Amino acid sequence: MFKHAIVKTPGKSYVNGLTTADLGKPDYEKLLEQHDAYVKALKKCGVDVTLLPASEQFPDSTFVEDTAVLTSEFAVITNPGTPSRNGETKEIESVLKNFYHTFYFIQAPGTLEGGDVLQVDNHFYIGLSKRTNKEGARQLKEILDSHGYTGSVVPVNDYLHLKTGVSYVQKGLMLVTGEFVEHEGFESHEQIIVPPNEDYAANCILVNDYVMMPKGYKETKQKIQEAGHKIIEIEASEFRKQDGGLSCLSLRF
Ligand code: CIR
Repeated sequence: MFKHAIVKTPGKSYVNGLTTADLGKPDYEKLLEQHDAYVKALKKCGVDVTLLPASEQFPDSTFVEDTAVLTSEFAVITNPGTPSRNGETKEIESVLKNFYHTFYFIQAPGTLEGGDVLQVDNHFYIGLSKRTNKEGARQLKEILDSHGYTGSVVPVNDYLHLKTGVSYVQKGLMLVTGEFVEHEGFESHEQIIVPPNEDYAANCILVNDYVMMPKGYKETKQKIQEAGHKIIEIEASEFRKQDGGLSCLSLRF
């Protein structure tokens, strides 16, 4: 069960953040509404939410997931793989000191972003992407090994992060799309295949008794419901415009 979540209000500079999506400029008012609905949904799932204020100097900082990897015993502060996001980790580290005693740090030349790390029980899949390099993955694996977890790397070619295309929604059940369909690393898990026209919905989060998923992806929604889940749908158009999915918007622990 997750007890806590950390989220961060998007600043006005969000509209100038990094993106490859080509879906137009985000509408800031709409974005705030969608973010507020996301926070309310987390609360409905029963987690205590820490809401951080906006930081205009970091346009992408509402995507807090990328700054840390959390387990029940320790926190790993990442080293984001893009210069404009590097300074985001300082604030998160100080907030996490309220919850954790044991910290590790991904060190240069290693880079790693939390969006590339998918925990499935005691195993961590680590995406090798444009943001997470081999050295960053190696350092994380070493930290995980020292605590009795396992880790394996998964090359990510077509997506920003590993979790853009894969989610874990319950014991043994994953959502996969695109290059991750029939990927040998995920073969041992039951899979819901998310069709290409709904691939944005491959990024869902299981938060206690609910799956939070983006609104408007009928086929995927039906499959998740058929797997026995209660769903909370979130309007996510303004996050999508900046390559962000629902997992990216919080740290859950
Ligand atoms: C970025 O390019 O870093 C942001 N615009 C989007 C980050 C999304 N984060 C995630 O998938 N974990």
